[in-house]
Amino acid sequence: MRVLALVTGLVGIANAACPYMTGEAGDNPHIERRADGDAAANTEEFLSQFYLKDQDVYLTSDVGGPIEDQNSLSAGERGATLLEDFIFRQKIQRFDHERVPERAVHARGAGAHGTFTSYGDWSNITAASFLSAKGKQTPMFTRFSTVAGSRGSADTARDVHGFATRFYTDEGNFDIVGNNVPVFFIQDAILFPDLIHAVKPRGDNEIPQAATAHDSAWDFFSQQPSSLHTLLWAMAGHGIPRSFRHVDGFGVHTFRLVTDDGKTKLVKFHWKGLQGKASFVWEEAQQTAGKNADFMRQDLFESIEAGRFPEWELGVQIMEEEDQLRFGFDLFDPTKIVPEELVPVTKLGKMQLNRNPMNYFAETEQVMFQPGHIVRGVDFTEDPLLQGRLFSYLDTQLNRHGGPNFEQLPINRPRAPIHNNNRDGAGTVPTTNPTAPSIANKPTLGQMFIPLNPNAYSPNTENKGSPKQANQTVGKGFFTAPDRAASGKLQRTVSTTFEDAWSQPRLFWNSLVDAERQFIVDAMRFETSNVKSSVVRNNVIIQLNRISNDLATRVAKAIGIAAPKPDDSYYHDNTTAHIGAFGQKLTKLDGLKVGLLASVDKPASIAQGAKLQSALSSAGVDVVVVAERMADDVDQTYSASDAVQFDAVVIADGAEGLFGSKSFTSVPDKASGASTLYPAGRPLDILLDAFRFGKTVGAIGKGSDALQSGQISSDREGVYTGSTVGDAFGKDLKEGLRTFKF
Ligand code: HDD
Repeated sequence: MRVLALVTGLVGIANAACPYMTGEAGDNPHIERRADGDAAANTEEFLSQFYLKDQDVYLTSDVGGPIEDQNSLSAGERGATLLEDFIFRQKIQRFDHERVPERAVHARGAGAHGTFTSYGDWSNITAASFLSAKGKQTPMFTRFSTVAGSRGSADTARDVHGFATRFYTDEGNFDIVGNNVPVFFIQDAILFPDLIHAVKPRGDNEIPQAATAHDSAWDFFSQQPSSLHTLLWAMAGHGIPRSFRHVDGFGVHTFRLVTDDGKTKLVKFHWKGLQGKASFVWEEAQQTAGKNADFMRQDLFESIEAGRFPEWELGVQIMEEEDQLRFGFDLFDPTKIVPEELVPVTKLGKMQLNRNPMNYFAETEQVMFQPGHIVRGVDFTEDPLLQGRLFSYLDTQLNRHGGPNFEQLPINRPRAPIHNNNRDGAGTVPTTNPTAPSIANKPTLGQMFIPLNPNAYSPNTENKGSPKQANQTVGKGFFTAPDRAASGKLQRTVSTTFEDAWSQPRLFWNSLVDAERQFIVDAMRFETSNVKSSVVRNNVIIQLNRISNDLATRVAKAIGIAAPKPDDSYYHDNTTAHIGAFGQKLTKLDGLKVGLLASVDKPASIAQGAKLQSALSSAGVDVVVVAERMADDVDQTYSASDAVQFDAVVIADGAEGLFGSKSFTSVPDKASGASTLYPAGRPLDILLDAFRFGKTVGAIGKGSDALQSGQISSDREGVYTGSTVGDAFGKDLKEGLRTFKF
């Protein structure tokens, strides 16, 4: 066996009374800050300066003149259109330029505004001002995404998911540009184009979209063992989460926190969701992609609109500089986790997402996250992946925006004053002058980007030395930790401390419950069955066998490869907690949906909707009443309904006639409830798909006859029956939803 000797078998270190939290911190008088106040209100107030409301106004050209008619200007009624028509040219030209390059990766995503609240004064681990006092609030913007798909791809593609967060702190913007898995495929940023070219569609036909089930992806994975750990996370439940609300987030790299007196700690950032984790099953994710490609952005948007604000706690695993190689691997290797038994997560505060963007393009599309956006109190590490990212994001954003002034866009603009000699360039954005009399009552909003200092250089006397350099006593602050040092011979090599690629994927595999292991096997069988090259398929099995002979054998079986012999030199029995997407119950049911399958011909079955809703309302669960056609208290028709729209399905008492008496493979005839109002067999299909996708299934009264039609035993786990829609039935359903998958 290789390294990792220290990784397991250790007893968890208690995380009770936090040794790191200090008393209340005094504010630093030398730093010019935004005035404090309610952070949520502040972020809305800040952006609302830029809102454009087209209410009760007349149409104008781009330069403000009125437009009287929207036909193009032509010579004669039938005649050619005139070039002189600036209204036509302006409109078409603006349309022609509406798109900017989509993100090279993470093109598909959705975002929301929020607020971070610090749990304490953390000044003894970091000088970061947003962590300086208990209850201190900081506005945020967070964007979730998939990685490989293009902007129009489906939300439910199997993929690592982006989890990018921005804190608009009173000392500038701080971004944690992370993912929903704690590790990454490669260790050196120079391989990023290779990784992305391998997972993106083929060069010749641009197929397949938003999928890794193809030769080049698995060719790369099997040739680049560093990718195996992240690959396993992506093939587990984390790859197809139920929604953006049901993932955790990770900063992935080890970062440094720096105190005002220059002391450093090494940290891993974690976002722990307070909703709990939940995943789709693969067939369900695929069906959802076809039925509703916007499933996740819709879920996030609607939850926030309904006031069900998702929340995550920001935590850090805190380590010492001396710990860099202490655990049997290198803390600067982004393919490794630090098991929480070794270093527990200290919770620093909470993010709540509580406001939807007003305009997708202006906010979600134009937000430009960078790992290089750090604030005083946070510093980088030597992690070569992180180092490379510090170049790539700025570079790609210059390309997306066409120039360096994207930081002046409202969604990117820091809420702290900016003073420097960087200036000019395309698209400089002049906005409100905070000292102008008309907005003197809003001195914290906006920045002045019409620079009035004619002497844009430093050092100067002409502008009385301003903007002045900060130092430890005036303007204060370490960005680069004072004790950081670098030396060594120039070389192009992978560090020997980065060599072990198999121990941690095995640790991950060992730590999962059986259902999630089967989930990975199914995922890999699907993906590798789509790989045409036998060389690639063989290479995949060789690599998987270094993780687990069981995994390799189960995958090999499905793709016609002989079971490999175990290679004990790679194996260990260590385990760790907190890493699976399965096996824990949901902590909140907010925004989950129960479909009540009812019938308009039996009004009593429709009336059960309101009763079921009242049994589930306290848990934030919504009931959707489905019937043959729209009517009072019917939310949607069978023809527009599918199991993938619901987290649980309940058959109403009285609706059983719609389900026929045959198995779902046959088309119900008239006598068995066929209707011309929806595709034949749809009610039964919804029930059977829900059951097949492991969802909670219920039946009220005679509704349970429908279970028999589908040959679903009421004794099965996750199947609940009740004679009425009373509280007991509601309680069962909630318990089923908490378990989420059966
Ligand atoms: Fe990256 C976007 C996360 C490695 C280059 N990355 C991007 C986004 C997320 C991540 C969440 C989308 C941000 C948003 O919502 O706008 N990337 C990661 C993580 C990585 C990582 C967690 C490893 C720990 N990325 C990585 C490397 C490189 C890039 C090694 C290049 C050397 N990433 C980019 C990019 C993107 C990007 C091409 C596309 C759009 C953008 O930056 O602004 O520059």
